[in-house]
Amino acid sequence: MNKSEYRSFIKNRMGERRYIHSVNVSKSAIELAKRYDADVEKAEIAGILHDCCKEIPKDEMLQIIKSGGIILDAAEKSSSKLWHAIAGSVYVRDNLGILDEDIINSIRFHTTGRANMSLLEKIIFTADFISAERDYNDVDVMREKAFNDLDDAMLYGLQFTISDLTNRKLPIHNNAIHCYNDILCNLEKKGLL
Ligand code: DGI
Ligand code: FE
Ligand code: FE
Repeated sequence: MNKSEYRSFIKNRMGERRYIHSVNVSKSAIELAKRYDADVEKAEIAGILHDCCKEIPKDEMLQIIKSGGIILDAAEKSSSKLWHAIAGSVYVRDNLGILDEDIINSIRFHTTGRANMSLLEKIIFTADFISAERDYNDVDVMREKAFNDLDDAMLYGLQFTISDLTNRKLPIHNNAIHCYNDILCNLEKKGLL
């Protein structure tokens, strides 16, 4: 498939709002890739595909995850919001012929993050927070950070997600905690804390 085929495929798999979000994440990912000298083409593809399994039934998500040979840990089992990212990574590999590990991992870890993320993984995680239709209170702060320092933007996003989860008494996945600690470490090394 080429990029416009990915787009029309995605359009048919989700509602209008989610499709607009996917296109916008793709556009933000392109901008970030240019800013940080990453592979623009991979950023565009990972962006458009990142939520490809967001609007399918939960039992299908679980079935795709299983078919990909992935065993969910306890935290993942209890947090269905995490399933679309894991299922998406299997789906693009096994159904859309995406072979690139970095694209696959960017999709798999776009919701929780993880320690030692690649540049592309950070770009997709961050693009998801700054896409054009996002309108939460501090989105302008987040956008500025995103183009200034990716780790700083990631920290801001993680603080937002983690405090929201604790306020709602929801579990925080280990990957999110490891991501948070890793990003703090990077920022400290850069003298940005
Ligand atoms: O798919 P999107 O809506 O564009 O965004 P997303 O993939 O970042 O999903 C956000 C949802 O995932 C939001 O409801 C919070 C949830 N989430 C993110 N990190 C964690 C989490 N849920 C749990 N339980 N644990 C996490 O670490
Ligand atoms: Fe998502
Ligand atoms: Fe998203």
